[in-house]
Amino acid sequence: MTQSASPLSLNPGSAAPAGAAAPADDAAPRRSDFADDFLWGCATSSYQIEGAAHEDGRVESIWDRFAATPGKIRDGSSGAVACDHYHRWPQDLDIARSLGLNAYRFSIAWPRIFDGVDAAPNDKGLGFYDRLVDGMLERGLQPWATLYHWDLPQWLQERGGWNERATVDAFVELADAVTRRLGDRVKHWITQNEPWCTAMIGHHEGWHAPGLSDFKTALQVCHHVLLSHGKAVPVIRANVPDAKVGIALSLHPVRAASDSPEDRAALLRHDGLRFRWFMDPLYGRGYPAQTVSAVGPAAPVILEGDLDAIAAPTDFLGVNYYFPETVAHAPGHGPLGARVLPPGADVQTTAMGWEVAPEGLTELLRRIEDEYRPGPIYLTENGSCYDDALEPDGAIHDGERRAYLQRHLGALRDTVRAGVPVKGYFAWSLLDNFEWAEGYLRRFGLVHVDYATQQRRLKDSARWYRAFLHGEE
Ligand code: IFM
Repeated sequence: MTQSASPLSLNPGSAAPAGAAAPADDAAPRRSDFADDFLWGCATSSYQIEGAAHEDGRVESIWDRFAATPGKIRDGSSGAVACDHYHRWPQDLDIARSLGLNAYRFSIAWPRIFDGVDAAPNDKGLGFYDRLVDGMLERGLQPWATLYHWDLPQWLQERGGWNERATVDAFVELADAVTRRLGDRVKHWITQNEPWCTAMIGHHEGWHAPGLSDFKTALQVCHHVLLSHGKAVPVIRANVPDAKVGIALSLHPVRAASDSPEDRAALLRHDGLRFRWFMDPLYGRGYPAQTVSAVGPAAPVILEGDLDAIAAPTDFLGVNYYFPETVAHAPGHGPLGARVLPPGADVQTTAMGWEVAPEGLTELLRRIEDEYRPGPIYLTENGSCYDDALEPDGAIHDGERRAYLQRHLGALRDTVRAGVPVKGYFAWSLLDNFEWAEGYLRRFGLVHVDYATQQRRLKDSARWYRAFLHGEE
């Protein structure tokens, strides 16, 4: 089966389109194509780069436990050392500054902050983020803090993890402690990163921590993660009156595998769970009714007031975009009889097997704007994985990553010209890092990390981004 040429209209009754479809511009993107106050950053996450797993009172996370379980991580590794960013952060922030970034997205490791029920926040853990944030500000990098990027403390998992409502309260406590401490300097807060992955990959597909395989649990987890976002928003605002608060979702443009009624119906079922299950409740529409009935007894327990809490007004939407999905009717496959097809042989892919589709970025962002009008949008992650070769002279000629970056920035420029209010871009990732179940086998960084020596080297993609940001491209 091949991809259908045009995307389906998924929500025909939605608001008017955001501007006329601007033709794609073949010219290379330039920084001057974007507003002067556009944010240019890189994104990272705590477990993927920090290391220092046992320092300064950090306790075990679900990823430490998962990685220690034989067979869970492809190369048998863990984030125990990772990029040793906990000790090397000044150098890493120097690199970020040298690239010409004006923003930096990082996440807080919850196991550094709370080591048990009713515990006081760990001053040493908070102290690390104090120094990190000060380091960003000294270098002209606007800090963007994510409160949860998947490293739940293991002690919370042992009490039921995200399947338990008490974890929502624990997250709100985390949000409270962290924003009290950092809120005088950090004004941009992302509550949750990619709730789909936390819920579905961690609790249904099972190849991420905590490694469960139960659809009903996954939907309850998903509800609690969204609820934790909604309940944290007012707490963050109370502690940081000038805060800008949002959530980062991993979203894909979706296409039917063919124009057959079966594939088109499968697309709608898939979209109900993969896209509208998140966007609809966050923007005040509740969970999509058709999907609720399709999941039947697996639907989550929702208490009175939950949907209002989830729909707390936010200041921006974070979108993590990597690739489009092509969906086929597949009876018996997954909970909804729909299957995401691997890209065809004629399609360009990254080393992850993900389709390279810059036009998909435009399609996705236009859909979000047309159907939800979420206010300012930030690309909070976008990037690519390739098998980089380190040359004897220390060069890394990652032309494919460079082209990926350049083409996606071209698509972003076209999207902004079409009237979609995108205000910033964070490349994933600053550094090569621990790519979850893939361990260190996958490199997404603009900066190469030699894990034996911890030496950092700029790849050609980083040099291109630097030239672009300095107006030399
Ligand atoms: O490395 C991850 C990141 O943690 C979340 N978004 C996708 C990236 C690439 O897989």
